Amino acid sequence: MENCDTTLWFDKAAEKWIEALPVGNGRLGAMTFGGVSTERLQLNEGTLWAGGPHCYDNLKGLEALPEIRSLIFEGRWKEAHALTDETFMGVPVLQSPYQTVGDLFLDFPAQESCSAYRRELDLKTAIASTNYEANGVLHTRNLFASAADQVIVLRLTADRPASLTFSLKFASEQRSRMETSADATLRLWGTGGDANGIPGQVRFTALAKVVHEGGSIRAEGESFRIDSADAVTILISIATSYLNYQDVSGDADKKAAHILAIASEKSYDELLQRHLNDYQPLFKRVSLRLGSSDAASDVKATNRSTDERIATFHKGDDPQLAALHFQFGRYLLISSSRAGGQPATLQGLWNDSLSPPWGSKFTININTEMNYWPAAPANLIECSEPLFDMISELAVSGERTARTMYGARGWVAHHNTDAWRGTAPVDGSFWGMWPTGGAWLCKSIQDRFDFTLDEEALSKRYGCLKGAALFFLDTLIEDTNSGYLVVCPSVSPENGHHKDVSLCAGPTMDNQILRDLFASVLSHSERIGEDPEFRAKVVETLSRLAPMKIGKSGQLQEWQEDWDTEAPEQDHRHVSHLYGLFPSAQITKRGTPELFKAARKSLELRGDMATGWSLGWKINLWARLQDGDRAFKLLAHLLSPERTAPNLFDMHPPFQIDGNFGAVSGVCEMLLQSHESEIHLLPALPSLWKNGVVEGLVARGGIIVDLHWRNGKLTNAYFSGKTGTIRVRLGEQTVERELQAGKTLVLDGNLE
Ligand code: FUC
Repeated sequence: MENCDTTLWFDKAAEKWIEALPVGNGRLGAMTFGGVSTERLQLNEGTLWAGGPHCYDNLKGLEALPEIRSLIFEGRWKEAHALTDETFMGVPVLQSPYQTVGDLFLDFPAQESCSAYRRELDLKTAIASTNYEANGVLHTRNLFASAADQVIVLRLTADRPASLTFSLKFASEQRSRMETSADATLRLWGTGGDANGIPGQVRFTALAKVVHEGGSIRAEGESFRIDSADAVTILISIATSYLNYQDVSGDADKKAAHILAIASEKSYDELLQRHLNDYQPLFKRVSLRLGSSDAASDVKATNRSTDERIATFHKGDDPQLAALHFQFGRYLLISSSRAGGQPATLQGLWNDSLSPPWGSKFTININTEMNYWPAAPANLIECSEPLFDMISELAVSGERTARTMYGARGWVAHHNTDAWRGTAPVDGSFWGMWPTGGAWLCKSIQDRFDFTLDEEALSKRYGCLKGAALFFLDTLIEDTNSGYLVVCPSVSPENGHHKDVSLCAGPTMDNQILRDLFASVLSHSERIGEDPEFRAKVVETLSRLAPMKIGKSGQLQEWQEDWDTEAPEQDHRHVSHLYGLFPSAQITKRGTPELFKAARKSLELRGDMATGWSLGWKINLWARLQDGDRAFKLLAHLLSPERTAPNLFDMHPPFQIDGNFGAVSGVCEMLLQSHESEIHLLPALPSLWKNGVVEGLVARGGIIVDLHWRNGKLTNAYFSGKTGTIRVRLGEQTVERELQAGKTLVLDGNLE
């Protein structure tokens, strides 16, 4: 970790939300603004969603399905869209948003002078701090969100006694009330918003308890006034009545109070230590140092505030900012996604609105999957536990959708879901009529197995894989034009092949996703002795899926028909058909050279500039194409003020966290790949990253890899993991070596 750049810092307070700094424990999140006269903590709890338990299935769908299919096969697109919109969209047509709790404000008396201001987020400790000198007194505020104690902790200190005077109050736009209680605790309680006709049913309670050392505290209406304290610790506990997607009957008050009571028994130092004991083992698993050829300029770069560095990253002389951004992404995953909680939403955990962009939901036609791409390679696999739990729940709610809307077995989820695990198509047929979202999520189950070889974890989720496969065994139909089995109705996510038309049969992405899904089911069903008839059906179906095709421009076709070059949006942000290149490995340089070339052509045709997450995906794609400089170019587009906020949040725009996570995965792919039964070292190293060290990346097979390089050349590689043979690649050279559990294998730059 030494010499690694792991601190975001600023010389002024945040004015805008995207300048504030996030802390989170997977369930509770806060954004700290660090103002001198006002500190604002914007607060979130991962289960505070609008609406309530709801099934979105449209019962008109099943009857209309044959006609929708016929209209698509006949090319009567507009009619197909109209009928799908009329009969096949969720009820209501929009899912519910994730919402903010509100804010905690600390108001300080006006300061005559303020100097030495510094606000920072230390990724090594997950502590956000604000430091300044006012009227000759040095003030420090430290904020962290503890997963160990389930509270947010704010500690205020000063270097002179009796210097802390401020008032404290909650504010919220939710239907809510506030009060102060005798035990120095502020209380805010209320109910989440209504959504599209569904009444808000999640009750929430936020408590802020003041523990002051010296001075005094008194209630003033709905706020507290703290006078002349030496130090103050504020413990924030928030809970909701959400128990699971079907049940919101929990006691938010009781839960919040219980958590607070337990945390209150611990001293600040104890809370801090327990937080560090929880966080650091996860964060410290991976370190990354990226250097240019000029060590002096590397040092100079880190002396500049984070926002200034973003503005100049494109110049290429600050590779360490990419390392900071990488570690910030890992920090965000640890902070927004922990076992027992909700998966990271479109904004992770951090959302200051009641109606955030796209509801800050789980968009599963790319965004949620992207959030979890880095989990395994960046050594944070346990952070994906909430995703697996969500898949298991979707397998239940989606079973009803499969039955009632398609008359099929198994389960289905379309392009979006929410806290209520909606699985029917939503938003409108152009975007929503995509039944392959659940199947794509299932890839993460296979990925975890590939990276960890954890058979128990896989067995627990095998039912999800099987159910997803069953749905397609029942619903794939023969394309009357080609004879292949295709998904219909479907879309190639969000991309129209003709003006205002996205509905189609058998888009390339669906075939790719199903190939992965069926392959997973086959490999594991054999191991657990699954019924041979089911297996035979999967084998037969797999052989009847449409192959990938190369179109007239030499591109990989996005659809069965060669519509790519006439599609209205040539630079469309979704690059769905390139799923086969990444995250899947159906297209590889040595395995499928023609398709590999075609995928490159498709990517060229789409262009290099895109929205945040799209850039995130393309970094991974260029890394798979083994073009490090091009991957860097896209990373530089992403790490620019247009696509990265001052606080390093990715900007779609607006803020959307998937780009952060996509970039982490992209950097992993640039440094290490492991998808072709070999461990490929530095497959896409940009020429600007002359010197570097990465430690703790994970390759498939559960192998931990450290790499050191100088002047763009590998100097040493270290491998540890289970006993077995590994195949290592560096450029065109490969070697096979025996790895022994508990021992580290070292190879030099000649793989010797
Ligand atoms: C999909 C994308 C948008 C956005 C939204 C949340 O609809 O096409 O760009 O990321 O998800």
